[in-house]
Amino acid sequence: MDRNKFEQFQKLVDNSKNIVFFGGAGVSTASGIPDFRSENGLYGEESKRKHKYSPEYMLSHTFYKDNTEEFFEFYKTEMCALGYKPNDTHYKLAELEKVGKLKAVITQNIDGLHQLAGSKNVIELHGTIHKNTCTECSEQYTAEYVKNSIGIPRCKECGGIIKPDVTLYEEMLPYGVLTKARRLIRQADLVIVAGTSLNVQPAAGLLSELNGAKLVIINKTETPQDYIADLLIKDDMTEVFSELKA
Ligand code: CNA
Repeated sequence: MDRNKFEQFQKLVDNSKNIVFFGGAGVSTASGIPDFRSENGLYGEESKRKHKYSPEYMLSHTFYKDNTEEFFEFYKTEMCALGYKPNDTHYKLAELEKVGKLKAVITQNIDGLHQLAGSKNVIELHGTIHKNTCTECSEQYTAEYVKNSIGIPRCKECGGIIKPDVTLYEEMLPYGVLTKARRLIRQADLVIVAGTSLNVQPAAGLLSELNGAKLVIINKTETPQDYIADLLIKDDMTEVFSELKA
């Protein structure tokens, strides 16, 4: 890890009292959940892919509607990540919130690990695997129920399809989350972006809301918005967050 950059990061955290963290799938890779765009991620080289179609297509509303059984096969094996534990980054963010420095975690993740680590104010831009709703009668189900179902998960009450409250490509983000996320970023004095390729819209556009905040980007690989960062750390975030003092 670049010590000089780490010290700069620690200083920025020490001098801030309204921090907002904005993260993506890279936050959970250290917990064992693959991301999309790392070398071993689901979007890796086409020849190495396990599935017939591209992940973007398999996670689209069209695919859900037209190939429901295959959609659930993919969702249950690749997206519905159960049994994983938070890592140092999740825990340090929860600690920063507890001491009053961090106001919110905005995440593109759907795995619920921030809450498991103790974070309270978590804005889930793309929903969560932990909420599942019957499309006919709105009965609620757990992620375990969906994951353990055979074939298409069906409602015990009415037989309707149970759809995870996860935003698929072509679908709108859950009501209000984007407005909330934009406001948090506008009010922040330090925004930390980590573990996201900043490729998925409208989440990636959130940084246009920066309103005088310092911006730190911690990512192993380049992002299209690196050029606007005040501090760019191209390292493993687990090393950075495990050393950071809250
Ligand atoms: P992405 O496009 O896969 O990007 C992840 C980024 O994180 C890449 O640029 C990596 O280089 C970087 N990265 C991975 N591990 C580390 C690490 N330890 N330290 C530093 N950088 C690292 O993922 P995005 O979140 O940008 O894409 C948005 C999608 C991914 C959302 O719709 C999510 O729902 C979806 N997703 C979520 C999960 C999850 O909930 N854990 C898993 C896989 C995909």
